Amino acid sequence: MENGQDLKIQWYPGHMTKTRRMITDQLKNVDAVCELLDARIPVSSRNPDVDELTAGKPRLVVLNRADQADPNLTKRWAAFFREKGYAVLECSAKDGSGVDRFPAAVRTLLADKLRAFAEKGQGGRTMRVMILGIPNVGKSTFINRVAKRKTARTEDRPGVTRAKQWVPVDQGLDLLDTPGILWPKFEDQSVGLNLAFTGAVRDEVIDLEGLACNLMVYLARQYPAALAERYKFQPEPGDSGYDLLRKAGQKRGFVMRGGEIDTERMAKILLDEFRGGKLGRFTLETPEETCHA
Ligand SMILES: Nc1nc2c(ncn2[C@@H]2O[C@H](COP(=O)(O)OP(=O)(O)O)[C@@H](O)[C@H]2O)c(=O)[nH]1
Ligand SMILES: [Mg+2]
Repeated sequence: MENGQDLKIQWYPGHMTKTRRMITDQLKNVDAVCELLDARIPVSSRNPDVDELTAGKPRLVVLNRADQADPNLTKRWAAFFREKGYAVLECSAKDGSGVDRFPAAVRTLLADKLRAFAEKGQGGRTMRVMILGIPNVGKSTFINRVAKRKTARTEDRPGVTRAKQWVPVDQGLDLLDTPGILWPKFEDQSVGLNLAFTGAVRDEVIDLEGLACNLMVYLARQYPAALAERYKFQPEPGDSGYDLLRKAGQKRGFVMRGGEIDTERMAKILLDEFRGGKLGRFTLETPEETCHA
């Protein structure tokens, strides 16, 4: 999105060094790396450095939050990543749909390795997988679902320190207990906006009204019908984001003393409703516009 106000969206680069070290240290202990992406923003929620960091490890891309994304685009993104040589799983960790296919997807990905072990008479060897992803993408929820348990960490009992690092999924598959937290890559404004629209960036660090104006402009251009249906107004060609916010606020009856529209309130409502799926399911990025993913 090239339009709109210039929003300053910050991230916390402090975690970078720690994460890099964790990933590098643990890489030798895992057979595959599984990267969780937000299916609504597969490019913006991805850190391209992972390719270099995880050098040579078999990779599984999980398109999580499929329940919130446009189903057709999720299919196209899945095809896109498969084409690039990744194993792909579409799922919603929150309700669990698609998660059942994870063990089979890992075994397919590691078929050559498993066969080689079997030929050496080591058929029962457990495969280990590291989970990576940006904050809030659903890593803990995913690990818990896959491992069918309620909390992200195993209990801290003496004598099981070694085993504690690994979460058993089934007889032949373990996950690394601590997921690797990646930092998104704010290459351009649109990445920051996408992360902020979907709620991946903490709202306290953003100008919410400015963000909502940008979202309004995007929706008016891409999904005017969804806007009209939810907020009962027709976007006009020349409307600024702020105009759109005001129109929606007026329809909602957010009028302050003196007749001014409470755009701040409308901004919060728009973002909440967008993130809560009240306007529909959206994917903000397409494989076509993304040759560099
Ligand atoms: N709608 C939806 N919400 C999800 C999904 N996966 C995780 N969440 C929610 O997103 C929030 C962050 O999830 P969490 O697992 O803590 O993310 P983490 O920071 O990557 O570990 C929680 O409120 C989850 O319930 C999903 O597939 N769909
Ligand atoms: Mg977590």
